[in-house]
Amino acid sequence: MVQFNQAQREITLKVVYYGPALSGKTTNLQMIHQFLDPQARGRLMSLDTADDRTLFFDLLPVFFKSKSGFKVKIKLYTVPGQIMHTSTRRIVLSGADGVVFIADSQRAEAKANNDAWRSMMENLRQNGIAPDSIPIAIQFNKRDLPNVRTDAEIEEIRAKSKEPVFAAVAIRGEGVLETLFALLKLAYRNLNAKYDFEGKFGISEGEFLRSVFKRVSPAVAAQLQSKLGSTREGGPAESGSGPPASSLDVDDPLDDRTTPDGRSKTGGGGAAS
Ligand SMILES: Nc1nc2c(ncn2[C@@H]2O[C@H](COP(=O)(O)OP(=O)(O)O)[C@@H](O)[C@H]2O)c(=O)[nH]1
Ligand SMILES: [Mg+2]
Repeated sequence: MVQFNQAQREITLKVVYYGPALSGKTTNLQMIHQFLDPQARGRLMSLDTADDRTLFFDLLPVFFKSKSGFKVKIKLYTVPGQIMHTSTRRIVLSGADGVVFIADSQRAEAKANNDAWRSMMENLRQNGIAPDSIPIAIQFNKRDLPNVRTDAEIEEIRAKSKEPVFAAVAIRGEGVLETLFALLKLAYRNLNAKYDFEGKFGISEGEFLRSVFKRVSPAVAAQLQSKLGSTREGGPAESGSGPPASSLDVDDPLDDRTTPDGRSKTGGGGAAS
């Protein structure tokens, strides 16, 4: 559930990365953490067992300040994948404003994907969230491995799915931001329809998305821009042939704190406090 704190002018959104064990949920968050400018992110908190499996959840806060002076925090969570943690998954999922479902592309994992998807639907319902009322983006990860579903099969799933579907190699960072971007776009639209984000808080879809994505490193931003193409209000980038890093640098309330390459001048607090 999105939280509004009018007194502190703060808005907090919750996004949950769900999926079977070892599909790459933690890796997605690690990559997002790496890609983002330190000024736009908090510490990635993970609580793992010795075998590197998520015990409760990972948490990565992402934040920015809107032109209208609101502090927007997006909290990215993962769930633990193993069967025994089902009640933990339900608790982490509660109050989510959007879900990224990380599927494992390996053929051998098809059943694990389906089981996780069904458990997610069930957990949403048990949390009082109608599954078709919450934005969901799907990522087929581990495209680099042998014995995975073919691109044609992914395409077929994409054609049938009402959720956006992305292919990814999370360990190389490929497809990670595209997936997050699609989810945030859906989440914004959903929340705007419910709470009139734009009218009440003066945050447009374009500002919302750009505020996050202009904070990725210039090289990554350039790649993203060429993949996502141009979108006027919806994209992380404006159209055109200008230099990628600077074309992402529009309308930023924190611009006076950054140099054109997105690096921090002052290195301190700001929207991060
Ligand atoms: N080959 C390959 N391995 C990956 C990929 N993404 C994650 N992994 C590996 O899969 C394992 C499980 O990843 P993790 O992010 O911990 O999965 P989680 O249980 O969903 O959080 C780790 O060893 C990762 O390095 C990928 O795209 N390709
Ligand atoms: Mg994990």
